[in-house]
Amino acid sequence: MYIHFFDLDPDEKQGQALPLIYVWPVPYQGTVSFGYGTKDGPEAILKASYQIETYDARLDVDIEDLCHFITLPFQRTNVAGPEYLYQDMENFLSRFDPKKDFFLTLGGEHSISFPLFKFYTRAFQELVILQIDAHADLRQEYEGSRFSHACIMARARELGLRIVQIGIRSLCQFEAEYIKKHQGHDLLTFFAWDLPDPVHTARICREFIGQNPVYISFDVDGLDPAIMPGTGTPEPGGINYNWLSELWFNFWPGPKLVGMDICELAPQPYNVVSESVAVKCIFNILTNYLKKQQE
Ligand SMILES: [Mn+2]
Repeated sequence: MYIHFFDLDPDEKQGQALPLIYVWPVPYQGTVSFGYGTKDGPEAILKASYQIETYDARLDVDIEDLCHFITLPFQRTNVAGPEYLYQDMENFLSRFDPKKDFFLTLGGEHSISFPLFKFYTRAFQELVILQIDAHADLRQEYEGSRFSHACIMARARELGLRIVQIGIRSLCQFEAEYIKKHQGHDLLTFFAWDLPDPVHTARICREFIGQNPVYISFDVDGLDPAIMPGTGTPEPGGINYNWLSELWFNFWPGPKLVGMDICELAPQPYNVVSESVAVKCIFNILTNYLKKQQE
């Protein structure tokens, strides 16, 4: 069993005043519509993290000098439906403080984000969700569920949250019209087919977000399936790795990051590309944020 993220034992860091990150595995797979396997995502990410270098050569910093990680017990998942899972997740989260506790939640399918949105909204009314995704996830309901992975951002909107979406390329007509109506006001959607360069994109995002804090909700299918084949609903034409790394490099110093999740990883047999890419994406976000917010 692989427990310590990046193979970093938190006990070795005791006494050092480093930011703490709770790694919370939530292997939920209840409403997936096509490919299966997201329940194995958290374990694959933890395992792949043991193989990833903890030194960030571009930033000249080791992640172990920026933060320490505590991996929480795997969330038991209730297959009766997302509403039941949400109740369990909210009960668990009630012991934590949204003002200071940073959760890195490992999905599971994308529906697991909703309790985290609610958790952080309690402390930060003006929270902005930064969503990496191929899908807009703005449907009112999907296959009979309002809490399907395909509706998660519609639920975020009901909490009054503003959203930045990056990499979107698969949506229904309702969602297209919704985006047109809200674009630039309380929603900022970057479609995959006309992404500006990452420096420019980072600037537009920061202007939209202003002084407000951010929560990153990262559906791995936002990435191109060439580098992320292990996901339930792969969509060609996605974000490439260097573009995204450059985005984070230019995004900070900038908004406060309160927490993040990474979802929809469905590991493939005999191919560790997907989970390795997922770990590197998490790594880039954390090193850029933690290093540059300190400077
Ligand atoms: Mn998606």
